[in-house]
Amino acid sequence: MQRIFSGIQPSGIPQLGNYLGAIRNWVSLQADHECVFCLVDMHAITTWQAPDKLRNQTLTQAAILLAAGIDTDKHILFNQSAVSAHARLAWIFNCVTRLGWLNRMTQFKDKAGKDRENHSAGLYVYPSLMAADILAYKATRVPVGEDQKQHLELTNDVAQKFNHDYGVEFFPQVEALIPPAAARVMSLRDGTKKMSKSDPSAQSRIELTDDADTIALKIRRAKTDTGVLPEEAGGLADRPEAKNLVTIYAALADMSVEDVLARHQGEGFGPFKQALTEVVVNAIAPIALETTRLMQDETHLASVLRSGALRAQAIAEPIVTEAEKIVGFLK
Ligand code: AQP
Repeated sequence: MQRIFSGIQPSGIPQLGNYLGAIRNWVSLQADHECVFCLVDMHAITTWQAPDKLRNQTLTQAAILLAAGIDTDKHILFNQSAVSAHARLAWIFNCVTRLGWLNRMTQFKDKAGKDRENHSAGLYVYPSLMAADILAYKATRVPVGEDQKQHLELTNDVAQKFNHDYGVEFFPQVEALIPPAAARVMSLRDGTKKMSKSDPSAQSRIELTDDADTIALKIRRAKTDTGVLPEEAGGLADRPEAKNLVTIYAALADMSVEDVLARHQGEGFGPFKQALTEVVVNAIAPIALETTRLMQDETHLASVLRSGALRAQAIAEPIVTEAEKIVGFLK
């Protein structure tokens, strides 16, 4: 059985893009993989997080993942900082990764923008830590949204260079599992920008804890054009906001974009947004409801994460200790 590793930053409440790009796949991959799921709090602090909020969001995310269907009887869920192997391997990988590789990372460029000098060194070396997260478990498959594809290519470069430099066949190559539909959900306010849990505008995203009224309001206010829905997918080209809403509908209703258009062609956005609201509420409302129930018992959530960390550590510790021996650390 192949081992999966995947993570999510507790930098806010997970949004619909996190769900369609990652979480929904995590749930289905549990059937035939050994899964290690991680709340990557060390990644989260690469941008400023208020400490109390970070603690709270870590527990909330644990609740959301359980509510979405992560099965911690069979699989592992924990927070990254609780397993020191991540930080130790990340340092080794910082010494393997080349500056030129990091300079090419588009996520750093997007997040740092023009104000590059004022961002943390952690944000810059984020991809080395991500490589360490995955390779500390020798995971071979990583379900992610499209935005993480470049980081996974770098993970493979790091594994290859480590093996080459030290003359070993130690770290495996990893495969990105990117969903065929809705791998990049866009902001509701700007169809050219990815939906993000830390976007300053809460109106730009659907959060997995939003209630039906909030979802309806956000979809009603979503930016659109003045046209109607076309007959064919080609008619969505150069209409990023329309394309995004149709893509979300298709992914959540398990339909193709063509089938959605066949059903709604000629409609204006008023009626289509109502239909979309129903589809989104049907998918999200049960998760939100169960999250509220689970959040009543934070002690239980903390203990789920603690026991996950022990199980994660049991896998990662021997692998990272061996990597440390390979580089020549005296043990
Ligand atoms: N808009 C998206 N569409 C599809 N997939 C997405 N993912 C994120 N946004 C979208 C996928 O969700 C997983 C967890 O993401 P993350 O929390 O590790 O970091 P991120 O990609 O930076 O997500 P956010 O929501 O944009 O977080 P912030 O705002 O904190 O930076 C990943 O598999 C990602 O591909």
